Amino acid sequence: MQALRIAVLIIFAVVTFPLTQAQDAESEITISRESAPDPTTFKLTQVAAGLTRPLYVTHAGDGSNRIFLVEQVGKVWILKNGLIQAQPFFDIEGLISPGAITNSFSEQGLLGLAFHSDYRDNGVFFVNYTDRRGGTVVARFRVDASNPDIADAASGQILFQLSQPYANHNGGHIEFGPDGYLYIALGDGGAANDPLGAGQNRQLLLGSILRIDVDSAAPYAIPPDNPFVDDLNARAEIWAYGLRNVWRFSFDRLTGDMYMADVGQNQWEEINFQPADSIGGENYGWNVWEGNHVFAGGNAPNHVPPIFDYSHAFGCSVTGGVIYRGEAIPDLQAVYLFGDWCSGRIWGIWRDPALAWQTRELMKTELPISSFGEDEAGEVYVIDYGGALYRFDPVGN
Ligand SMILES: [Ca+2]
Repeated sequence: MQALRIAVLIIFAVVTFPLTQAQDAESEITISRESAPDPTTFKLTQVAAGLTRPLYVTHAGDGSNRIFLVEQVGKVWILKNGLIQAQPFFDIEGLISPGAITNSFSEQGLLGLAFHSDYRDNGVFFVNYTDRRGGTVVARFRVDASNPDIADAASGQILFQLSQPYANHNGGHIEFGPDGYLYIALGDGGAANDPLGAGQNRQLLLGSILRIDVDSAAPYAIPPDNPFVDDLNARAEIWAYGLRNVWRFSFDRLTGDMYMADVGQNQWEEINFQPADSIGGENYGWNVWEGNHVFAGGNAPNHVPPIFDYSHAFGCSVTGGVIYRGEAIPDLQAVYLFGDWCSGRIWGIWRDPALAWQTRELMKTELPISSFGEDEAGEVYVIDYGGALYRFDPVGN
């Protein structure tokens, strides 16, 4: 399997090489670069402010070019033509964990938002939040029938519910893959050291990324090709496991490759990579491993090590981002951008022409970086948990 993947990648590399910096045919997908991105060619521009603990930014994929901003306190705001609308698109402050509203820092609240792949036609979107008792909920909502800028608050249907043993490590990211299935990140349940052994225990949904079909049955169906559907010792929803607390994953919009940032405990933060042709079942190592370093030790079958890890000399908690596929900054093409919550550093990861992973620190900001995200055009944003939204812009504009 690995040999096949490498062969496929080499074919792609040959097809795209040497169009690594400037591509002129839409059918060509750049997956590698000959050189590092030059940090003097781009900057961060503040495009919105005044938000309350923003955690995520995304778009509806409906051609409206609206930007949706997720606040931990239970609200989603629309940024349209440069202005945050007067009324929130969505508001579930009354449903979420009280700690998410009253505490200065919490891992609870409204954590994820994903629009259905057919949102333009069906108006359906999904949220991930912790409820008033601290449990994880994934719910389906619908846009208001007469106003595209307001969600129908009465349309909520709970899809998925899971009690959480501790207040931290709730994961929270949800996103549709290129296969149309909904992927859900669940942390190991919390406390420290993974007391439940959730990372390596495939009978627990915690410590995993789930993959479910939201269209074929209510509340959801298991995709027939999920890796553990026939395994009596594993839950059928699990797509990948061995994860401590994935804080944002994303799919490359051109290739379908998946990038996952897994927050470490006290020493190592990591980025994991899953190629688009993965059949699932990857074990990302926790808590046998923390990054590329032995943690509890023991056996981690099918362990897939991260493509990058960094020590706490450079930060404290990784915030996963997205691979740049926009047009404004050609020099960032095919670079996966991510950062750190404590140090404000932003790094880029890319593959060189030999398809080896390369990494460089691109920026040292002063921001508590809670998330990255894309707009419809593929331009990339950074969320400042203090309340602002920044966009990567070319220098000179
Ligand atoms: Ca790992």
